Amino acid sequence: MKKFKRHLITSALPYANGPIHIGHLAGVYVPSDIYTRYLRMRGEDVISICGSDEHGVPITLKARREGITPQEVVDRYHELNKKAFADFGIAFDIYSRTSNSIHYETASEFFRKLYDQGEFIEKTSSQYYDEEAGCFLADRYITGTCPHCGNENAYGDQCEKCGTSLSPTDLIKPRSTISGSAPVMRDTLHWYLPLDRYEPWIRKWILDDHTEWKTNVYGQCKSWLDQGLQPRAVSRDLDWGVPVPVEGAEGKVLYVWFDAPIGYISATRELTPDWEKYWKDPETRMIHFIGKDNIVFHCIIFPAMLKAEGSYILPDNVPANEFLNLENDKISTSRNWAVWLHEYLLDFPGKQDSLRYALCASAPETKDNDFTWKEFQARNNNELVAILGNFVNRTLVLTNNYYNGEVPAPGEMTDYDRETVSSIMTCRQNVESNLEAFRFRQALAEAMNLARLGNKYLADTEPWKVIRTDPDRVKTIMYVSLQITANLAILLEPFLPFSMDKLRGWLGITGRHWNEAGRSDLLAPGHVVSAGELMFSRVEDAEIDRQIKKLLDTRKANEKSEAEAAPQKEDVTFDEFTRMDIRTATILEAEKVPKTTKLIKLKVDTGIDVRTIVSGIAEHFTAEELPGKSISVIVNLAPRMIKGIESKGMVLLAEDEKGKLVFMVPEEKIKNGSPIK
Ligand code: B3M
Ligand code: ZN
Repeated sequence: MKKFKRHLITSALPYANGPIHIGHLAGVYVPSDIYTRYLRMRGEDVISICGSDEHGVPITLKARREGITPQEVVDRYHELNKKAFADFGIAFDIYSRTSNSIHYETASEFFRKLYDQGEFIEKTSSQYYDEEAGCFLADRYITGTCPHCGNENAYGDQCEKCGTSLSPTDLIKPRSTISGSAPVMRDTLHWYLPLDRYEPWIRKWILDDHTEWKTNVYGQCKSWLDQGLQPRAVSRDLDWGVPVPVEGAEGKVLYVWFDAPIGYISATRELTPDWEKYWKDPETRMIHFIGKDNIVFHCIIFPAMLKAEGSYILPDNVPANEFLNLENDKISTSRNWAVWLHEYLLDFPGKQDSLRYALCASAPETKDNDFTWKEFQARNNNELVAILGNFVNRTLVLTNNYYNGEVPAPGEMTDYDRETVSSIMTCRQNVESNLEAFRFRQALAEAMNLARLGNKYLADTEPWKVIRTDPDRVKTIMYVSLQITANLAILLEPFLPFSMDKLRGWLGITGRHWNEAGRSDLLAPGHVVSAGELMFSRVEDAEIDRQIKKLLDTRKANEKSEAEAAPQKEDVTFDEFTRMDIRTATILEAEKVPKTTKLIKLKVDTGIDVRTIVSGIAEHFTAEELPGKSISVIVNLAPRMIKGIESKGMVLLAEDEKGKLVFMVPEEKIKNGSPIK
């Protein structure tokens, strides 16, 4: 692989509208930090860039809900997250923010260069406008009834109940979330990045030149490319964000996903006057650490922007992780279903490495994974305490008991000693090859195998017994054990920086270069080591029970708020009701709609005709179980095209407090087409 002069590591900029949780850490920041620390230990020129992503509609919505300004929202979470990362040992070189002036300057210049080059398509389109509030409405500022499942609080970009992606004009009876009034359509001008124009080189750059990318990343890019890239709007009608730097663009800002990745550049400018060395010299290797929901922005859209601008390098790898769930449920900020980093640090003081270890050891590197408090406890007690801490403690205590802490000179080595010593280098090679391949779980497991090897070596050689009969033999045993301990201090440093800092202190060694790992002479005879302390303490059942209770209380609170029946909708007149034509019907055939998670295409006998209806029920029913089922259908709902399928009508379902959907049918089976009044 090409040898680069320097490394530019970016980590996804977390939105400053909420705290950091374990999903963020497992997906992005722990792997990014491990890799950065590893490169630093190799003596590489590396900078690690991160910061708060402070624009975007979720932030303005939160500000509106709390009656504060967006700046006050981002100020709160920028400081909270910056401190939490630092306390957790995530060693960014800078943690900047996109509401600062250097970012506004950088993003504006970037946009303006593309604009002056004529890169953008300028297009006027009709969008919803709130006459009462006097502003255009971004997708999330429009709510209405999902034409698909009837959810009355669907958003302009997506119905969160049936998952259908929507555009604002799909919504039935749209309302502005700002004034509550019905919005009107108005023309508005926006600028579009012509991704379709860049498709040929993006296709080659990824599918031919980067076959080494992780399967989940490569696969997602391929499916985006196979669907064909479309021009993408890079501006919005909002008052919070980087103003579009073009005359006559008042009230328009850069789309958050246009400006946010440029935040990596502005943060680098803020960090070092040499920023162009990192962003424009092909001798720099740029790596983006992100979660899977950011793949298209970092592998397709941002590279297209960089390429179009012309003077920047492109990412060499984007090792995105999948998602982490919590106790078998999706982590959710809105449902408070999360382990918040700042709360963890309060509940488990000094146990940063226990969480780093657990999140790395069960990281969602190739598929979604689950965090449970029981597993966290097991990882800490059965691996960190019982394997790593135990080996280090026995080695240091025995060395102090037998030699007052002095490293003894080894005698003649046995075959077993030599085999053990050569395993140290093998272990380093295994850790290294997995780190280079962004396989951090496996790299950690390989490093822990060295501690397992050490425990086995002590158990097999039993110095505490042999000391009585052959003290010279014990000198060799303890010498080998101490070399293993010193190697652990190097190999585990990227993963467990707090603990390895302590271990280096006990061993009396300063920061070690990575390339010293694998050697069996790191501690010379006569060097003095301390007896150290217990490196890790156990996590007790009571601590875990408290955390699980906290989550169960959260779930109960959520269920309670969801169980309260939703407030009645606004009245409809009798005439409005009688215009709806609801009939009994039967499902004849069912098949999942490809490339969707929620949609099923139904062939329905309505008694009037046999028709197709697309329904967002795939998460509640399998296609196989549906044929023959009786249902009720609104047959005179205007036909809609959904994923290229004409859907004529809507299936009526009731949703229980847990979100499960059940069909609404008369209690007795009656002829299809019977009207429901
Ligand atoms: N703010 C994080 C997210 O999608 C998003 C990343 C920006 S990186 C330039 O959760
Ligand atoms: Zn819906």
